[in-house]
Amino acid sequence: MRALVVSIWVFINLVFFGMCGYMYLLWSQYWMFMERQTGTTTSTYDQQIYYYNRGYLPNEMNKTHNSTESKMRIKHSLKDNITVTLIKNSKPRFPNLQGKDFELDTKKYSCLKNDTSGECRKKTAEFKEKLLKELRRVLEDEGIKGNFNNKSPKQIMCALKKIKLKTLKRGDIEGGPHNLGDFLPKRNLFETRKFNSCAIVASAGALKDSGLGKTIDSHDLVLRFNHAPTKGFEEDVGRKTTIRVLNSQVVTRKEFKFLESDMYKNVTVVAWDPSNYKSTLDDWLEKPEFNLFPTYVEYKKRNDKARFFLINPQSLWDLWDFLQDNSPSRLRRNPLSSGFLGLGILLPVCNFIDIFEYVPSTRVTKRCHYYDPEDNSACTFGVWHPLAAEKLLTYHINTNDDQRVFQDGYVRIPGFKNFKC
Ligand code: NCC
Repeated sequence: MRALVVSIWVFINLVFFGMCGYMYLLWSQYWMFMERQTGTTTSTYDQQIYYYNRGYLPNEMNKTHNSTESKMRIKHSLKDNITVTLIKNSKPRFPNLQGKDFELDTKKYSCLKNDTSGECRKKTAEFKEKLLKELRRVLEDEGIKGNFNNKSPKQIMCALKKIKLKTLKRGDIEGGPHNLGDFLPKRNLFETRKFNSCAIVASAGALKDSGLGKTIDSHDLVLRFNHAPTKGFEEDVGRKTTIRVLNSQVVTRKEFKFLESDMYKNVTVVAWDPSNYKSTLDDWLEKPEFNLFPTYVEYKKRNDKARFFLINPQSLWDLWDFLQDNSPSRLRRNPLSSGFLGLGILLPVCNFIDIFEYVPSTRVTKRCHYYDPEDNSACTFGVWHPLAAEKLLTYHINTNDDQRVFQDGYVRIPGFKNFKC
């Protein structure tokens, strides 16, 4: 009898604790799912969400910045309406048991003059393995879905070729805020022009001391981002600028002096502002993330010949859908980085595109930008934008050999015209 009671007691306990465990499992999965859904659609530039902090941000910054100048810059970049929200538990509730964080002092992998070609190949291969592992780790924190490496670069390029990154033109908008429609260009960006060699200069810290300026300037077209300067950095990033791709913060926020600065004159300007994933063009015109329309109109009023284009926000999401379809993980619905947009803009018009320090070379450090001493590895590996997915895919479709990519610092992507799909 006693044995029976004990057995029943043990059985009830087992059922009870089993149920609790199961409930916990369901509950944690549910919150992981909700976090992904809500984190993506409601986050804005004003509430930058640093998902892959892994100690990179902001603790890392505080640790690494001693000079008053850089301390002030950090404060400045986080002041006003920019609130950094650290989602410490945004990785899966069950910890990722992978190895150590990526080692960011990677100098030991740089080939030296005295290295034999065998030694250099070995260093390059070791670095490549580490870098790709880190990019994949960042992605895997989102949960694996498949493996895009099953698709050949040609299959990926053919899928990408179907995406048309459109700019807004006259006739797309009737009136609109500040009569925007009347100021839009009559044609799409580069509707009739083609280029042989194009360069995209990612603003990465790894460009510092790269000596890549001449190589960059040797291209027929050079695309740069946001307020990344050339003046004072010519040796490393060149002096030529054909296009600037700007996010809407740079167009609207006073500190960037968009209407006054020479940086945005005599170049083609392509600005983008993210809509919500499912928004219509009208929704976006009514509620842009940053209200860039008055500045757009003012810029065109001052110079009606200026080549200033706005990316159709819906085609930003078409490109995002492409990345999602060709990424091994489920991505948060945050817009692509300007870097990947730059590639989307140039693929239809260039014979080939060299992208500098986008897929990081052995020069990579914690430094975010070549023009700013701020340390923030998240700029390189993933912050808000799906950078890790972008970079893994870009490496996969690149045609340069590993030495060029990881020692010299640039990938080469053939333009659409090279693919008969
Ligand atoms: O930093 P940002 O990016 O201007 O960089 C332009 C593009 O270069 C590539 N990049 C940059 C740094 C790095 N270490 N590695 C890289 O590969 C990326 O492809 C990046 O897109 C942007 O994409 O527009 C972004 O803009 C900044 C910022 O708004 C502007 O620099 C103006 O200050 C964003 N940072 C913040 O808003 C704090 C950044 O998230 C994205």
